[in-house]
Amino acid sequence: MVTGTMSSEMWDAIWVDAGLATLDLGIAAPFGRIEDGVIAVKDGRIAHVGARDDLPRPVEHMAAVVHDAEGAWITPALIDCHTHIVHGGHRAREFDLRLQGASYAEISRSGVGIRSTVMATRAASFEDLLVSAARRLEPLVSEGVTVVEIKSGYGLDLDTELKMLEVARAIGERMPVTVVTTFLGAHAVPAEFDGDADRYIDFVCDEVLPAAVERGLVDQVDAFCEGIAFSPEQVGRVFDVARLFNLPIKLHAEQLSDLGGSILAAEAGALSCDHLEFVGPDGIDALARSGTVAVLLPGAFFVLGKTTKPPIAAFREAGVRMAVATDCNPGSSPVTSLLTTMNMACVLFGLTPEEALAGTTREAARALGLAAERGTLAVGKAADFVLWRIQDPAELSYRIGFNPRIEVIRAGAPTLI
Ligand code: DI6
Ligand code: FE
Repeated sequence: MVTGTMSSEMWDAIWVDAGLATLDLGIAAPFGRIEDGVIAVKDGRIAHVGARDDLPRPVEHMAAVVHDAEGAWITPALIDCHTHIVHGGHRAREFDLRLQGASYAEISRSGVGIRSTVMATRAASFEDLLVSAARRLEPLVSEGVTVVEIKSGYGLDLDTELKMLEVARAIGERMPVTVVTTFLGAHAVPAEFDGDADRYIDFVCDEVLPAAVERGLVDQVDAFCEGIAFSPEQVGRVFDVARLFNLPIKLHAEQLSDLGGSILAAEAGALSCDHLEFVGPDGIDALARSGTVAVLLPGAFFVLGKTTKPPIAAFREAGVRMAVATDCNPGSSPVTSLLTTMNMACVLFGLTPEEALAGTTREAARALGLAAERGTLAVGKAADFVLWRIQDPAELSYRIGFNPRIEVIRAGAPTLI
């Protein structure tokens, strides 16, 4: 039961005259909507969600502060569950090369691609990385993102992997977002290990990942399973270490080809498998069985000019849950708008606007292991939500380049943006 009340004491604040898109699966209406809704908070958590007519007493007697939402729609705050937002430099030259016909894989094999960002990230100071990442994060925060996942993976040496994760943690302290850090040491083979991916995986497993965990810098572990990166066998070795440390796992899988990474990840109980354009029927079954979230990254599909789409209809049929994220990174997805990404998920992949919004709220929370805490408007969850000047929640996926956010509430209080 989502609509309901936590206790009869006074709430800290209540919002009235709002449409609520709760995204709660317990409410059958599209978007889990409640038309003339009220939402109350206490101690940073949602204390009540329901229809105004169902309140037993006048609102003034129920909450210390009454906010008039003036007909706004309220949704859970957005969650960007897959980013590489901390990195040095840019790859505009590579963009130009791709426009002239070079493929992402060719550029990667010629030793540029991710490796050029590795050089720039190694050369950047902690402060440079922090400032540049904060600039990219600002537009996301302004669109109502209050949780962002940030990966390492452009250091590929001990010091720089640690530096990236420390920057990610610092962002969580200095900006109005909750940061989930992901160790992505197995992102690419760095130049100093050229031709010896196995030895690099040894280094990641024996030295880098344990050191990062010991410093409390790792919330989750990811890897890139692909012909231009690591084999399922190599990824499996990284997952074994993650398991030793009791860390949740996720995987970049089947972006450019089908190596069966999704099956490996699903069988290892991964929270999410990300990209999945080339996933086959066995991978889809494995994801459905394990409840692993398929994280769709239409920004990368769009920027790389790809034509093979993730099998959305088959995901739906099998009951695979779908999240949507920016994949904000300098190579394949220099995207800093989650609303635009939702539009791409609809137009390019065929999601419904409801699936796109669920993908950046409820399912994104699940992809980060935060479903009990976040992602829907439900009593007991963190009071992170957004007021939007829209007439229907589908509008969030429909417009491009337009930000209808009125206000972002984080832990029950308005944020300054
Ligand atoms: N897939 C991605 O989307 C990013 N990494 C990956 O494994 C892109 C990395 C880059 O090109 O810089
Ligand atoms: Fe990625």
